[in-house]
Amino acid sequence: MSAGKRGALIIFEGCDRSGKTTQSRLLVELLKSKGIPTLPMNFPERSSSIGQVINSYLTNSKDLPDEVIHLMFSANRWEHMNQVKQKLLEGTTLVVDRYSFSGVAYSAAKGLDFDWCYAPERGLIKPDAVFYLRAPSNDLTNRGQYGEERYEKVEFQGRVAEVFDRICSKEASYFHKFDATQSVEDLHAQIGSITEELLPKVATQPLDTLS
Ligand code: Z5A
Repeated sequence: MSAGKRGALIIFEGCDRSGKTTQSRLLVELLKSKGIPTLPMNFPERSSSIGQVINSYLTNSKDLPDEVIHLMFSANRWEHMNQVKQKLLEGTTLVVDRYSFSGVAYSAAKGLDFDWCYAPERGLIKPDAVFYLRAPSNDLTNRGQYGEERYEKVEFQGRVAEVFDRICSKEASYFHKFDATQSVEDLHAQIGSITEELLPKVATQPLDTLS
C-alpha cells in the first residue's frame, strides 16, 4: 500500500454461533489472497491479564458484578487501541471478531442501562464497517458446542439480539445486517464484495472515534 493510505477496521458482530469466526477467517483469507495486508483480531483478547480475568468469568470459574465485567471488556479493547491504530495507519486492514457492540449488547441484555454501557466505548476507533450476522436464537442452538459458556442460553441470546438490533439502527451508516441462516458461501460472497468496494474508499479518510 502506498504512503498515507490506511487499512480498514472491519468488525463482525452477532449472537453466539452466528458465524462470526467462520466469516472473519474467510474474509482474512480472501483479502490476503489479493495481496492486501490483513490481520485477524478478536475481542475479548484473552491473553492479557485483563483478558485472563474475562476468560475465567466466561468459563464460569469466577463471578464478578455486571458493572465490573462490563468495564473489563471495555478496558480489554482500550489496552489494544494503540496497536490497532498503529496497524491501521501502517496500511493493515484489521478483521475483528466482536467489538464495542458486543460489550453493549450483552451488558444491556442483563439489565444495565444502554447509555451507561455505551459510555466507556466512546473514543475507541470507529469501525469502517460492521457485519452484523442476525438469526433467530433457536436457529443457532444446534450449531457446534452451543451451551458451554456463561451466556449460551436461548432466552438470554434473544435479549442480546434485541439490543444488537437497537445498536444496528443507531449506527446504521456503517452497519450491514445479514440473515445468518444463509449458507457460509453466500454470506462470504456478499461480505467480500462490500469489503472490496470499501477498502479504496476509506484508505485516504482519517480515522474516526466512536461517539
Ligand atoms: N462478550 C461480552 O459480553 N462483552 C464484550 O465486550 C465482548 C464479548 C467482546 C465470548 O465471545 C463471549 O464474550 C460472548 C460475548 C461476550 N458470549 N457469548 N455468548 P467469543 O467471540 O469468544 O465466543 P462466541 O460468541 O462463543 O463466538 P463463537 O463461538 O466463536 O461463535 P461464532 O464465531 O459466531 O460462530 P462460528 O464459530 O463461526 O460458528 C459456530 C458453528 O456454526 C460452527 O460449527 C460453524 O461451522 C457453524 N456455522 C457457521 N456459519 C454457518 C452457517 N452460515 N450455516 C450453518 N452453520 C454455520
